[in-house]
Amino acid sequence: MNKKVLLIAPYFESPEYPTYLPSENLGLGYIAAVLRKNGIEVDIFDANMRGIKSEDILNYIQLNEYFLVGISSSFQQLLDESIIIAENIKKQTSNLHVTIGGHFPTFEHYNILSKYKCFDSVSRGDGEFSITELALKLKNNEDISTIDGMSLLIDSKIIVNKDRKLVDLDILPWPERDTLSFIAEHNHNWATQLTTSRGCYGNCLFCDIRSFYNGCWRARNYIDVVDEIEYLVNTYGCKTFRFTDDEFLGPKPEGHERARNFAKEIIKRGIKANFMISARAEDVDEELFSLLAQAGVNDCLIGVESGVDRILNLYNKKITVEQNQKCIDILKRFDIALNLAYIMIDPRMTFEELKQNYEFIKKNGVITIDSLRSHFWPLYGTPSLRQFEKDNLIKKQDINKVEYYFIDKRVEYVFNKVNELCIKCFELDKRIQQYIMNGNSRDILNEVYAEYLEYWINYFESLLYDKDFDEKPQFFSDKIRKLERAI
Ligand code: B12
Ligand code: SF4
Repeated sequence: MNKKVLLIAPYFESPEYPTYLPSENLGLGYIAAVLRKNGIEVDIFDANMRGIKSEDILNYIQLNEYFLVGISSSFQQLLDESIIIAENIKKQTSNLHVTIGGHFPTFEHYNILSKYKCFDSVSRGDGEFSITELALKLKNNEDISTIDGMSLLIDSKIIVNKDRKLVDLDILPWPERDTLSFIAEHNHNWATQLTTSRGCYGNCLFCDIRSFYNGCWRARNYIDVVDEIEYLVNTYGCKTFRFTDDEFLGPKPEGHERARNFAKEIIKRGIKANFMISARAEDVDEELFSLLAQAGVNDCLIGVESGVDRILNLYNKKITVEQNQKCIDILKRFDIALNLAYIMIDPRMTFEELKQNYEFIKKNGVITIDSLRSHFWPLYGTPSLRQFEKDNLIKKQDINKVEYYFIDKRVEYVFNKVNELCIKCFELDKRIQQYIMNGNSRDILNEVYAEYLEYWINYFESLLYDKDFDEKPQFFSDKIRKLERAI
């Protein structure tokens, strides 16, 4: 039998970040496209989208059909899941090469290979050409020890090869869309993922994008982007696109010119779709956003991050609260929803700053449940981890998890109370996610969400302003029942 490559996106759930809908893993889509272009057969198994837990994956897979398995571990919480999958594979067969890639493994490649023998290699950075070279060499029984962009465990020795050159996005084929058919079959109304650029020219200290892409912003030609959109609209009936770009606009002037040309091309071809983009707050200006809104941009992710100037400086955001405010006002003017990235709780803030932080989003009417429960994550691959070490704030550090001390005990108290509520909410969060995924009516959901948000706001304000809070023990089960009745 002509053996194939298997690409796996692991299942993930957590009370900390429960409300995300699983979506296509475009990284695996791109990798599959390059492998197939090189004559290698590939299957994508998206366990996250299918809701299959890591322990159970092998019940759905015939391992003898494959010679190479690639696991995508985009964020650090996925390492544990990836280990379960890789260990189970190795228990069944030892002559199958298991590789892992994504943001977190790129930074922790050496530790992963030293500690977890279930992985034969780690792909660092852009993975398309590294895994293709690996697959071709494995197929032809050639030496795999010198592949750029890969770290490998060979005969108990770790080999770290040099970085691979960043891929020119215009030579990449469009990503394979195997999982879009799954979405269409199940009648899900999720946004379609699309990559128009990779990287960012910013240098926020909590973000790993700079180190992942060596500080480089690369963009695709706007004509090719619009061609791909047109194809997806015509083939799959896609109506809403979420750009996976770290920063869609890119640096001035060339990045903004590309964004303008993109919008004009969409308008010229009469494409009726909506776009969810991302931008830095200081790049949001009236002229550009008026054009983008006409083209169908109706949602923009902005890393507002904080309503406190001292904290923004600590993050090296290179923006002020005033600029954040101006950006929010412009988006409102063009009816573009703000997709808020916000860090409510930081262990270095004072209690007064925490109040100020909350009051900024309250004043702007942009509070979300996720913004209330968000807290600082010192991610691997980011300078913030070194900042924390320098300030002696690290309480406990494991390969994929960091716990920290708080400077102001009142902030720590709020943090702990927020985590308590997250755990209580977890069942309801999962039901909400399931409810959306099954394509149910939004009216009931909006009603439930409004009451749920109000509960969170009252809870949060009771912690900040020492107000009374009515716990309503039946609250969560009532909401779950309301959703169940509506299905
Ligand atoms: C879309 C997205 C999501 C989507 C879906 C994720 C997915 N896997 O598709 C959603 C909204 C669900 C999501 C959620 C989260 N995300 Co997210 N997400 C992204 C985002 C914006 C785009 C991912 C993407 O499609 N990129 C484009 C593709 C082409 O690139 P790629 O995925 O990196 O894949 C390439 C390489 O990494 C590599 N590769 C990847 N997998 C594999 C596997 C193999 C075998 C090989 C060889 C190579 C390889 O090759 C690929 C092609 O070059 C990234 C930022 C980014 N620019 O990547 C953040 C990012 C991955 N997310 C991040 C985080 C932290 C999260 C959250 C945990 C919390 C949060 N703050 O958002 C939650 C998880 C919650 C949950 N319950 O699931 C971080 C991870 C940082 C880290 N080091 O841990 C990132 C990097 C953003 C950031 N800078 O902070 N996310
Ligand atoms: S602007 Fe966004 S993507 Fe760019 S470095 Fe800052 S947080 Fe990362």
